Amino acid sequence: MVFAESDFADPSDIGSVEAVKLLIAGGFGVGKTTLVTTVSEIAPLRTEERLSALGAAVDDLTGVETKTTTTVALDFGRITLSPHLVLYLFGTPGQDRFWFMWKELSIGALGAVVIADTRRLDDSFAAVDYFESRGIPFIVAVNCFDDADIYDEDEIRRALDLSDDISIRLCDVRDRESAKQVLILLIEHLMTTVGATPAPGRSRPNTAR
Ligand SMILES: Nc1nc2c(ncn2[C@@H]2O[C@H](COP(=O)(O)OP(=O)(O)OP(=O)(O)O)[C@@H](O)[C@H]2O)c(=O)[nH]1
Ligand SMILES: [Mg+2]
Repeated sequence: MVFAESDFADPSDIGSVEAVKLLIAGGFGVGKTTLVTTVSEIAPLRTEERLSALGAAVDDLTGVETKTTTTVALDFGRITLSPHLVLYLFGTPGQDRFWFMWKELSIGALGAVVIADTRRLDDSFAAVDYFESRGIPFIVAVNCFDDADIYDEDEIRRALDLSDDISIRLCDVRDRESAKQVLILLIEHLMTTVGATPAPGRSRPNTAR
């Protein structure tokens, strides 16, 4: 499989590169692994395991019936957004039984994208609560599945009970440009809420455990 190439020079050649850790989170099957895979300029690390008959009782496949695997630990990818800004993306597992991973994955993360599927918005509440309660800045990316009803940002804000300062973007995580715009929105959100992108070596405002 061919992965997206960096739009910029090799970050290892550049002295003043800022590395930022971001989380890609959300409920089961919303498209976290797909987003990391779509934008990553390196072969992404994935920890997919097959969904088994035993899990059928707890894994609600409504809307994602074609899904055959699930993330059991994390996804990892990298994208160079500018010659001075490299994002390290950590996708979380989506199923409740792997929630213990979120605590570890959150350490050192500057911010998060909560991906939501409007057919199953309930599944996004836990992720929104998680970041709100820990003070980790986040935005919401609505992954527009082909058969999902279209809602505008205000409707989604009300449905998820999001405050006005939380940015929302409709996207298709299978499309690199669309997924990249989500990450740019998160960086812009961090620049207004945290103040600026971090200098090298200080990307640890969040040590929540
Ligand atoms: N139609 C459509 N299918 C999508 C889209 N995004 C992802 N899919 C499919 O939906 C399923 C979910 O994708 P994943 O990326 O594995 O979701 P995930 O959030 O990582 O799932 P877990 O790790 O199991 O929680 C896969 O079968 C994808 O091929 C989309 O935008 N539209
Ligand atoms: Mg996944």
